[in-house]
Amino acid sequence: MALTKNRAVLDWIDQMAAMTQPDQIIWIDGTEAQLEDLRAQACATGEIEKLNEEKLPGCYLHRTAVNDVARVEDRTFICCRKQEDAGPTNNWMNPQEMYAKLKKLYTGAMKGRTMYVIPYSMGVVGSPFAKYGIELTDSIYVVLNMAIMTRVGQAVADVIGDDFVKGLHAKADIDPENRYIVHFPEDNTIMSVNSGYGGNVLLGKKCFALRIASCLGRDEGWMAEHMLILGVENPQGEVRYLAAAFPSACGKTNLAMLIPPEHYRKKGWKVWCVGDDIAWLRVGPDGRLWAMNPEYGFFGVAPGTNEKSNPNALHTTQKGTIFTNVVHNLDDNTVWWEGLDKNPPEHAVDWKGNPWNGKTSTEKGAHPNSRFTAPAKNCPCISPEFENPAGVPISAIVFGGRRAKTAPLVYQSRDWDHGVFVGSIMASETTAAATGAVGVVRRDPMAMLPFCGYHMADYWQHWLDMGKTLGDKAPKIFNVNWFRTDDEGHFIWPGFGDNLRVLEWILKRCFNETDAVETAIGYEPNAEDIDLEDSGVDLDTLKGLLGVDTALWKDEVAGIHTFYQKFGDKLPAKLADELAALEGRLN
Ligand code: GTP
Ligand code: SPV
Ligand code: MN
Repeated sequence: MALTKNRAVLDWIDQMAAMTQPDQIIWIDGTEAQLEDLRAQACATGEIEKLNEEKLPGCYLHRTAVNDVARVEDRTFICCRKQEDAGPTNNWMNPQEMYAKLKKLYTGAMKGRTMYVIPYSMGVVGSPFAKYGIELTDSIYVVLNMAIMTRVGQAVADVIGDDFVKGLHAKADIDPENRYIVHFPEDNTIMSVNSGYGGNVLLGKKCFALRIASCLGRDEGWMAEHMLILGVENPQGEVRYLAAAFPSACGKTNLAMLIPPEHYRKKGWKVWCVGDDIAWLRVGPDGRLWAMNPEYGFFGVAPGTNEKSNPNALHTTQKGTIFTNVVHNLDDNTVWWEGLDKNPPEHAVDWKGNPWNGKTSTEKGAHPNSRFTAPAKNCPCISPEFENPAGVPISAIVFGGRRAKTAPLVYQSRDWDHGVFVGSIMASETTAAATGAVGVVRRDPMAMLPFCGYHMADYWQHWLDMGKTLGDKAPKIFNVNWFRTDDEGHFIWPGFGDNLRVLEWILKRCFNETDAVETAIGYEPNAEDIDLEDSGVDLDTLKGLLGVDTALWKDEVAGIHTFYQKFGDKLPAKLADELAALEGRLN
């Protein structure tokens, strides 16, 4: 039974069903009974496996196809009428041509299968800033993930209007040669075919909440960003919020859930997680920038998550969680991944589905991009403001990436416009979150390179315009790098919980509570102003981490010139000026 009488919704579903030809159509009402029934069905076919109910209640394991384990940036398209609107950093095809191409792939793709209709909300259902979508999919795995990652069901169907975002997903043959993740921003439409992996198929996430929403934000005067949102409570009980953009697999989930070092905890510091991946930001009635997390769960990187690095994330995954492409421990029907502990199981199945012995195997058991899908409400440090539709007021915006050299531990931009420049020149080593080479430094402006739904230079202009609107109420903008390495390639900064030491300085800067020194690239802390107690890092090491190597930065400037050239005369003059000013300061 359809959950709505909305003609626009029903007509579109009819069209999609006529094309894909499913045997039946089932609406997802969001009830536990229906989800439980789907879990049982998926267990019966082997699509998912139920894990140890005592140790991991309500948890399941899923393995994707071996060729389908990450986002596929080379097969991700922005199809707007004018190629110029997609810009030089997106793949583009004429919408009519793309619709025709996709039609062939979708025709009959759901024969013998069921089409599930998922009404979902990004944001608190019924709140002024929530936006709604419908995802049609032939995958129970997608339904179960969407029910964790977003608010789904009848409550959404009740409020959905004509302006919903349309999403069609068909697994088809999981054929990598015919895999397409396509966005039609002018039609609020997303079409995904031949994949069953996370970011390619959970259409509320990167496809809607970033690529489509970035276009909506440009048109409506707000921002959709690849950012975590975090509240830091100081010993006075005051909570200050920041939003941070790091590229995929560069530490957002970990920072969002960090546990303060012991000596901070003793003094009363606490950290509250509002979001770990996506932020929608608007100017509030008070003129400040407010951020809300449109998601309802975490789709986090499993490897490296352990009791020491991120106990909050680990605890979040102990119930009601779906694990994808991790190791299946057959001894006690639980899961394992590299970096969980030093005790890999001997009787196990690896992410490819092959027998695996962790004591003797030389191959990794879990895929480096293996993930957990866990309800946000499981998180021990979930913010009391998590469901506040207004979101939280942002004091600092933090950019960051993986740089073995060049970028210092932390610096502050000179002002908003310079901060936009700092975001625009972000560079980071690629990770396993997308297919392709890993560890190659590439420019990833605002961590949005794979997620901006329009011309990157117009996006930068939008940032500059937002700064004008915010005026002196704009958040301060910073850049961090937890990933500087020594000559042996080891990380110098301890990272994880110890990152709070840097956040403390950042937030104090926002409230004029600490000094800084001016460098060619921006403001840096006096090394003495970073609390190093019990960190294992000495003052000289910290000074090294804060060092700005002029020669490396001159190379950097050359690289930025080359990068900026891609954008031609669309590049905002302000950013060209900032680059010239940086060059001047370095000389
Ligand atoms: P996406 O979900 O892909 O957007 O990733 P993310 O930005 O949320 O990254 P996440 O927090 O999952 O971290 C990815 C990897 O970086 C994990 O293997 C972490 O262990 C590692 N990592 C996170 N924070 C730090 C840190 O402060 N220092 C070091 N050395 N590694 C870190
Ligand atoms: C990322 O790659 O930034 C992720 C995982 O958060 S995915 O949902 O695949 O995009
Ligand atoms: Mn992400």
